[in-house]
Amino acid sequence: MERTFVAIKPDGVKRGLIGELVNRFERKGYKIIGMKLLIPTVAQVEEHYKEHIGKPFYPTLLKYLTSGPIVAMAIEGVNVIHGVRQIVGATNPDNADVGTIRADYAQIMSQNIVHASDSVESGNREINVWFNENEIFDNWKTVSQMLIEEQQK
Ligand code: FUP
Repeated sequence: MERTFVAIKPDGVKRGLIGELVNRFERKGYKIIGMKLLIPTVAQVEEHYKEHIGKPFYPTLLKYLTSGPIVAMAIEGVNVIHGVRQIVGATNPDNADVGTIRADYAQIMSQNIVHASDSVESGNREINVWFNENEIFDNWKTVSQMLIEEQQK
């Protein structure tokens, strides 16, 4: 079981796509263990994207992410890092496969609608940037887990 950090960026929230985007992850069977709406602070964006500080696109990225509320999510599942990156698609919507979120909903890389962690280590690190320990709820069973346990009785 892995964990990933997913964010619906400000353009996704402003366009009224929260439900549509959350559905993409829920219908796969992934378990949402943390979720909140917040306006990122400069400090949070710096911590989250620290490898990008100093790059030419960083000022635009910072302005964009602090421009309005995002939906921050911690999601758990089998091989969830890879699975969610597949659902999300390539960073540049021009290169994203048809059917992925970025291909379906975004036109340009600087407003590519969602973020998803790129490794298990990033996932755990990023969840810690955006969530306190008491905001993560992992001690409950999804319907799939309950059905499997029922069958094993
Ligand atoms: P990803 O892991 O797919 O979110 O991509 P990166 O970590 O490489 O980039 C983070 C964000 O910076 C992207 F979502 C969009 C933005 N970005 C640019 O605007 N221009 C670039 O050349 C690279 C990234």
